[in-house]
Amino acid sequence: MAIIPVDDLAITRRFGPHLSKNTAVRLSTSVSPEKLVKTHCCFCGQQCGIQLKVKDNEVIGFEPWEEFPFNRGMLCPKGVKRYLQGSHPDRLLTAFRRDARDPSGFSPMGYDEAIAKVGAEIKRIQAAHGDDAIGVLGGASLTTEKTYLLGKFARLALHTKYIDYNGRLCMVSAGAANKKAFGIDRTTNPWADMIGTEVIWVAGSNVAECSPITTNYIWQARELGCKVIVQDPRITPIARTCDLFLPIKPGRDAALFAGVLQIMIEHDWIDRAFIEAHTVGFEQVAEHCKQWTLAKTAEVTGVPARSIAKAAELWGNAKSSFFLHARGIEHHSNGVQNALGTINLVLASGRIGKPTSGYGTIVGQANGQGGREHGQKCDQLPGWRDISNPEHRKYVASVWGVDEKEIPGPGVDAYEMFRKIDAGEIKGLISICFNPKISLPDNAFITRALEKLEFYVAIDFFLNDTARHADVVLPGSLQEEDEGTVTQVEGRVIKIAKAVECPGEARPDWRILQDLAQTVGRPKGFTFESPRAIFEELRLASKGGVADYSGITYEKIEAQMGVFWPCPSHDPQTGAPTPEHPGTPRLFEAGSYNPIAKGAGPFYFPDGKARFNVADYRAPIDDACDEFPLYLTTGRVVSQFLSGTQTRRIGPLVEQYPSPRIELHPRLAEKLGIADGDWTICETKRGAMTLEAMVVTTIRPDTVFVPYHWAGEKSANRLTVAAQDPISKIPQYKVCGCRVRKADGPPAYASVLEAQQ
Ligand SMILES: Nc1nc2c(c(=O)[nH]1)N[C@H]1C(S)=C(S)[C@@H](COP(=O)(O)OP(=O)(O)OC[C@H]3O[C@@H](n4cnc5c(=O)[nH]c(N)nc54)[C@H](O)[C@@H]3O)O[C@H]1N2
Ligand SMILES: Nc1nc2c(c(=O)[nH]1)N[C@H]1C(S)=C(S)[C@@H](COP(=O)(O)OP(=O)(O)OC[C@H]3O[C@@H](n4cnc5c(=O)[nH]c(N)nc54)[C@H](O)[C@@H]3O)O[C@H]1N2
Ligand code: SF4
Ligand SMILES: [Mo]
Repeated sequence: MAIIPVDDLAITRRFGPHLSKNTAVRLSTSVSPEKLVKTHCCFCGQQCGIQLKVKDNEVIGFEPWEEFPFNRGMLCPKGVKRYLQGSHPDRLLTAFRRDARDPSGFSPMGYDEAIAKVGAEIKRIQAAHGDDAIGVLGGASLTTEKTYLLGKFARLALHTKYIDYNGRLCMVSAGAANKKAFGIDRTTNPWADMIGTEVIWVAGSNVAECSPITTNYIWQARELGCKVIVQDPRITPIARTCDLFLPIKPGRDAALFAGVLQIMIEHDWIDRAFIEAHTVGFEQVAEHCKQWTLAKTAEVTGVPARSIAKAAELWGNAKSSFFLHARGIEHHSNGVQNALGTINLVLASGRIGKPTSGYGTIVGQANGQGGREHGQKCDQLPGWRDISNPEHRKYVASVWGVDEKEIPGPGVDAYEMFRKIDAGEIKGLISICFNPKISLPDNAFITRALEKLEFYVAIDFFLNDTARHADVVLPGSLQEEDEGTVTQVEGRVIKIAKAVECPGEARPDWRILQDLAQTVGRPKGFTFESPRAIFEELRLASKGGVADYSGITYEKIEAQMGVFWPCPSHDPQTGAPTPEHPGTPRLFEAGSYNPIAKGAGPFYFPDGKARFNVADYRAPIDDACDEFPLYLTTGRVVSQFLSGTQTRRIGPLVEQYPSPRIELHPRLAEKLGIADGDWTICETKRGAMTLEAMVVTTIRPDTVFVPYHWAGEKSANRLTVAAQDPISKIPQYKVCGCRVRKADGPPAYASVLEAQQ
């Protein structure tokens, strides 16, 4: 099989308009399918229901799944085109080894030989340098079964403490804030609860492009009179229809939230009875907010004073409300504080866990929720247990049938793992479902670190840009080639159905992990026969934890079209079995399952009370300065997904937005002598890249925006800063200082682009 050349510049081979004749016929709408499989989209955390059309062990198209309650048949452009990836010519059908003699840099090898080679290298490295010399990187596009197995595999089969996952780049600021404030990390309400609410505040989320189906809920609420507030440096599509736009300067969100809360306190637009009965810590927060006068807040945030006052008035006086945020406020070295600032506004209003009032951080990846609950995080055991807590360790060890001492302690975050690779502490790496070479900040450093590894094995269905540094690549499974569960944005556990078998020598990911456990001589605990069997053990391992899945079964998921966790199998007080427990769509309601408070109150702390936290504003690291006077912020476009490994291979999606562009305001463009379409250089302390200018009135004049879905010369992470939040360790993707000028000529990749037109 041909491998795409080691060429970061080219858009990878497209599929769609450039189909071979045979493939085009196969995938044409006139071919009738053998079966329709009800499942979910493989891309974002909305997890829309979809039906895949299958013929001859191939996904040949899709039909809407009208009954699935979340999206009712609606899909965004990525969901509509996802079926084109399965038959892509780049699909890995065998294992590969690095081979300098082959022009592609790789040559195929037998699956068994590849597994044996990986096993031998792991054993060699661990014998020479200790168990922790091997690191494991996972991903939140994997099913929950796989993430559970991966955590167990790292701890028991490899005995390494070094495991972390790509959700570290995504959900961890929100997760840390939720845990600090509520004791549980999940959106509080089903999205249908938005319909009928009075105010929705969206902070740092490009809802229409990144969580398209959520737009529909917001618009339904608007039809009924809901006021929408949007806080973003860009007038995103959702902002174009909002009632109040807060054009925040990147990295200043905590200041804005403190300023708004100060006005609410001054006007007594807060729910004192709720604060008194259900929270602790309000006084310290109120004291802290005093410094955030309206004038100071406006000056620091760049938001006009009258808009800040209006936001406080709308939010302060509403009877029902939703607060939604995403990576715009979380991708910061102050990300946890920003998220805590939103929670303070919610708690002060007393509007949470009610039929039309809630709070939610919008989940990013397909299993961004389930993938952060069951043990692939560096400090975590299944059921959201803490790997440093002796009782939690003991319980999980009992489920795994091992001595508690066999479970290693906490490791470090994904970026820190690369620093350890660079320092020579970690010498071998296993990655599955992660593409750090594109997705981590300051990626020149990541590339250097990858080259230092003694041995690297990647498990993927495409040869992603990081995997090009691998010694061995193992052919894993596409989402539709395996069954399992994922947990979508609302906290609803849903079922991914298997539509086709893995082609060629590719294997379901969980089988590969078990084959590796076998080959390193530790097969005990890795002899599952199916994802269902893994799920049964996960249910037990999560039992009694905050993320309790023990009452969820595949049958219940199918019968109810999803089960909201927590869903216990036993009553925490009486111990009586609760097989009929329907799950918990709305958190914090009276009488709902709560194994921590046990009736003391709605929140997940022993006293049942939520915590206010002082949410301190700190200026971004590597902020705009004299030399780099503009704010660079990065993010997404609707037609591409994450590192683009999947969506840059789908022709119609590539055509919608072929290459990254830099958004800049006309006033800035004029000052710099740049016209729409000009080649433009954007430069930071890390490096420079050349991009086509996109002059738009929808961005702050002091800010530029670049989407990050491309590799090599087109990777925005050449520019970003590797600063991290001290608590969550999320990278500060959303702001750094930069300068922009007109380029003398087109970049090298322009000729490739032209050739492909
Ligand atoms: N089309 C598409 N959809 C996706 C994805 C994708 O790659 N493509 N990825 C999925 C994943 S994993 C994720 S995490 C989500 C991400 O979903 P979002 O967080 O909605 O997307 P982003 O583009 O990362 O950033 C959101 C917004 O933050 C704004 N922003 C930048 N800096 C700041 C700031 O300092 N403060 C505030 N308030 N706003 C700021 C940006 O202008 C942008 O509009 O999308 C998911 N859905
Ligand atoms: N500058 C900048 N950088 C960012 C962001 C930003 O806003 N700005 N956003 C960050 C965010 S929020 C995120 S979530 C990360 C994403 O970071 P990445 O880890 O780069 O995400 P993906 O592109 O999904 O890469 C995952 C790989 O997993 C593979 N894969 C997908 N599903 C499966 C599966 O089921 N099995 C196996 N074996 N492989 C699978 C894909 O082919 C792909 O190669 O990027 C982060 N990077
Ligand atoms: S990418 Fe997200 S919004 Fe689009 S169809 Fe898939 S799950 Fe739905
Ligand atoms: Mo994400």
